[in-house]
Amino acid sequence: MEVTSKFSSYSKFAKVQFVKRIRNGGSLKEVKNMPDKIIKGEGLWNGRLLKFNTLESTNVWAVQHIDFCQNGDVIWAVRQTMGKGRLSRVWLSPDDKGLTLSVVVEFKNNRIIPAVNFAAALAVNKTLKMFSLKGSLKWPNDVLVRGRKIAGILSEAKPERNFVVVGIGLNVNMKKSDIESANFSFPATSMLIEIGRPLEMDILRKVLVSSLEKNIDSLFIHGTKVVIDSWEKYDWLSGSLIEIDTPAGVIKGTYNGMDEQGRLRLIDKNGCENLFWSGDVKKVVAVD
Ligand code: BT5
Repeated sequence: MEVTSKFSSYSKFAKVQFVKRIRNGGSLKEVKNMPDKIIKGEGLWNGRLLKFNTLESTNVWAVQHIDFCQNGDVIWAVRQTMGKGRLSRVWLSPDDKGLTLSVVVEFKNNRIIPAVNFAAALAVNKTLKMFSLKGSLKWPNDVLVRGRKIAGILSEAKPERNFVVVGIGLNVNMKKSDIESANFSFPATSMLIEIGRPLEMDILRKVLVSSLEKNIDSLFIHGTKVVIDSWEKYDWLSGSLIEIDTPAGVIKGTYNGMDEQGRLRLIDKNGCENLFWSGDVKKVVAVD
């Protein structure tokens, strides 16, 4: 493992890119917004860990600096100040109590993009299991413990560049008071709350990265079906009556798992199957 510090660690190619950016009117601030440390061998497939002490959003940084990124890079912010969720929502990780990272994955076939999200959710689930926690998965991008959200995933693809940035936010050392004051729309929890002791972020990150590597390898080798089949074993919505909130309105019906592309299947009151690429889902209690 080689630990290198800011600037001196950049490749000749990256340095040339910085100079070009400045000459083309790029700001010094933009150039300065570079990792505090680059650690080789701690990314996926022996790739790089790009460590930031503070960063607004690991996903935003990765997407904006995709030219600088390599397949398997892990972008890790010890403190993330403006984390984002889907639809420009906010992902909160107060102080440095959450694990917030993004992984850059290169692909050849666009069809795997939705399944990368599920492979990442399974990796989080496996990580929780290593710490004796029983997780479940909620379509499309949540990981829950005891029905409470402990992690969220946000994948952003750059199909024209054959890269997908997979962002993971995991609540690690957040206290009950942190969760309560955040007033989330869906109940939430953290590993500290569930296990009863704080966890070492470095260890947790390494376990998660190793698990991500295995699952993404499995996706590339075996294809989306194997990942979706594994995901369905932990499906929190299984057999539930649900409501899905979509841009077209709220639709109610019976949850029927996912199709082979990762779309949610909902059987409506007429017995027809409806498929959804995205949406917010909640369980509803049947009222007769
Ligand atoms: C997600 O969106 O759950 C995806 C979150 C992805 C965050 C990671 S952190 C690393 C990387 N860099 C980024 O900038 N993002 C990724 P969504 O399903 O839209 O859920 C967002 C909603 O979850 C918010 O509107 C809140 O209600 C709730 N929420 C926010 N922070 C939370 C937290 N720490 N724990 C539980 N719920 C939270």
